[in-house]
Amino acid sequence: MEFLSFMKQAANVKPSKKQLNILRETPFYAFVHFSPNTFTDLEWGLGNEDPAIFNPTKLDCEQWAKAIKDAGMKGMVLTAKHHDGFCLWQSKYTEHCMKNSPYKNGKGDIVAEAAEACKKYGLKFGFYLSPWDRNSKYYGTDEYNTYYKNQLTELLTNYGEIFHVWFDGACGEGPNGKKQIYDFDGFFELIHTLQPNATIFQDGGETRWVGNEAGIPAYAQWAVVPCEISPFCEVQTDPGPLATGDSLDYMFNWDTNVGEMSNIVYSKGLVFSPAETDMSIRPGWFYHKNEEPHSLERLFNTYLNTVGGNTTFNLNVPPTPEGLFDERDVKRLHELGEKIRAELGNNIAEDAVIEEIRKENTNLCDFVIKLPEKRKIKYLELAEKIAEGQRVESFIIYSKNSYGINERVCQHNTIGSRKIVRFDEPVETDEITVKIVSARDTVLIEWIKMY
Ligand code: FUL
Repeated sequence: MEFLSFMKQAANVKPSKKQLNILRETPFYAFVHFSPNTFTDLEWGLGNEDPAIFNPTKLDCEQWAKAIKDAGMKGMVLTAKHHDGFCLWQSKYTEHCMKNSPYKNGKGDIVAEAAEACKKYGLKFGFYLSPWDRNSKYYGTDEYNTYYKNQLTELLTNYGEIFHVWFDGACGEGPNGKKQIYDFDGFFELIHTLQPNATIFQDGGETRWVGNEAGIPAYAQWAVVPCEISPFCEVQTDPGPLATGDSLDYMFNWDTNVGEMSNIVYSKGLVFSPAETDMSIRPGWFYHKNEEPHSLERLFNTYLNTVGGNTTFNLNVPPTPEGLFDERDVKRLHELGEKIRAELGNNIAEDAVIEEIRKENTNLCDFVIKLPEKRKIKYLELAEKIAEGQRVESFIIYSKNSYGINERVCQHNTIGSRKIVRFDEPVETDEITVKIVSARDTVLIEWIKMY
């Protein structure tokens, strides 16, 4: 395969409709980790917890939904079952569930309460169903895959529209000391059939792990990656010009060069698989009363780097044993929403004239953004027409100074679905130039905004 035609193919790898939807409509959503761990102060339950300990006396999913909405998030992903195997709904297939919790005398269904609260507050709803199950007697046998699919079916059919299904990578031993070989193909097929609009999160799935839990995307963040990284996605190109069979099978999402040109040329073929950044508002995924939420600055920076860095952002907020979000977290979420609205709520380039200067025989171009008068700019937001693919490798931003000379402000890699660049110092100017200095095909920009 020729290098240049491969580069063009890479530039034209496209998202599915649901991938496009999550990137564009729902880039910021909440994880909610709630299980017997909340009552035992653990992060990984053992699987032998007494269901009677799960007793949230003040449970209020509407309080969660309000706080999530207040932060500007658009959805909620609830841990319907974590590694301890306890189900937050009335599962027909196990006793290790709400049937044996004192909550509502064993009649409670927290998945239903959370889904209804989301509906009421205009949030999308999704769930996490841990494949690793430290309670199920079936774990480690073929029957477990059936058990798991039965539970998936309950969750996919009884709670309305599901926007996102989250698969955990952890695969430990079950109660009988055995490990499980998961039937992921079967799990995914069920989701595709029962909830065709739901995106699937999985290490190698249609949304993939960003590679860490600290909220840090790669410095060049690609949604177009080797199929070796995301084997569950449709291959949309020929093999790269330097492909040698299984050459990239050693790669993983935490490698920093995933998706770069120097990497993809060795691939068997490319797929569209945007990253999701998952991080907790506190150090733990579950509630521990001595932990504090991260600072507003850390959370806002993470928002800029993730939603503004071509990934989705799944921010976890753990309920307390009473079943409420801690007031400290509610306050922090409110502050975060206010900060996002204050900093990024008012596009000051709405009335700008944008001139596109295309250069012959190259993919490169300049975007000159002319404002009617000098304005103070702190952030520049760029979005590629991601429905057509991801193309920009690198760009430089210039600001025109009072002598009419373009001064270089900064250089960045990749744009993708959304790139938010924060200037070290706000610039005051009536003209900004974005110079695309490296691109895989004709650059298509969907919007340019300034704040
Ligand atoms: C990990 C799990 O082991 C953690 O408990 C948590 O659920 C996190 C989101 O994924 O793999």
